[in-house]
Amino acid sequence: MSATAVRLSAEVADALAHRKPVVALESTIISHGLPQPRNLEVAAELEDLVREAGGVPATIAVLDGVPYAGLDAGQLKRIASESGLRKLGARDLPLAVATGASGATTVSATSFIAARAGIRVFATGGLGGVHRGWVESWDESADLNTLSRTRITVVCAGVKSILDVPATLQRLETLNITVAGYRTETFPGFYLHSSGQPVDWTVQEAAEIAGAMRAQDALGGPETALIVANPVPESEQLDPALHDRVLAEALAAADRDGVTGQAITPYLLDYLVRHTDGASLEANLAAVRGNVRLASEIAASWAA
Ligand code: PSU
Ligand code: MN
Repeated sequence: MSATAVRLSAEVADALAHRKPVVALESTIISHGLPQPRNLEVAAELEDLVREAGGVPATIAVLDGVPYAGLDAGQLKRIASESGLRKLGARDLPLAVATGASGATTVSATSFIAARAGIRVFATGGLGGVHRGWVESWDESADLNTLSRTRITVVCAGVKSILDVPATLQRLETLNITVAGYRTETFPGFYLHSSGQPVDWTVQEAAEIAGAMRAQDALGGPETALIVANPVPESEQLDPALHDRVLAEALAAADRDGVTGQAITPYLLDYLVRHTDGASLEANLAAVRGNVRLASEIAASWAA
């Protein structure tokens, strides 16, 4: 896919041409990660957060076979409410484009399209990673492989806590994906402030991250990503005891219902929302908002 194969909104095209800060946002979190109708409000709110920080939001999705960076209100509404919308990883893009399909993009597909469009900074909730039970299922999110070969900075609250976090951190190391904790010495736990796992590097300011991005380019070598792991504030995290109890139930229910593959992540996230009275949703949203704010700061520092 050449840069021109991605359709940029006028606002995003202008921002990129004039080196203004741009933040890519993914659409799977909207279509498959959050309940309706709250998901549409959130999609708009996240775009507003980027604008308030002086940046331009570029929500990424594929509509009728066209990869877009920057959606209008009608397109955002389609992502939030169209039934049968697909969940697209990077590997799905050729078929989606060729068949004129519509779908929301995961971290892998969003990173791929953003990098092709020349967008360097991307905010999401939690990355995909190595699933629990990976020894049998071999289920590791394509997010990791894509980030090992894509020059993008992804701001996230770690990887989703439904995953095997130590195994995912090991894979990030093996894949040479750079990981920096933002004002934290431990890797965040998505709904939780901390996963309890240490991070090797801690940065304190957005400008330091922009500095690391410049160093990536100056050093050259494989086009790897930079993950900025930004924890949800302790005051807004999901109660850890509730998290552990409901997650154990969710994993057992997924096993019982035989849920596998692409369906497992949305299934578990939805189970947590329904069985925590929405508390997991609030923690998820707090994490995403924090990530969008930090990504906006990094994009501003990068563009300066
Ligand atoms: N972060 C969230 N909610 C989500 C996701 C991330 O807060 O729904 C999505 C992302 O799009 C991520 C995907 O790429 O879940 C991972 O899915 P899988 O495990 O099937 O690769
Ligand atoms: Mn998977």
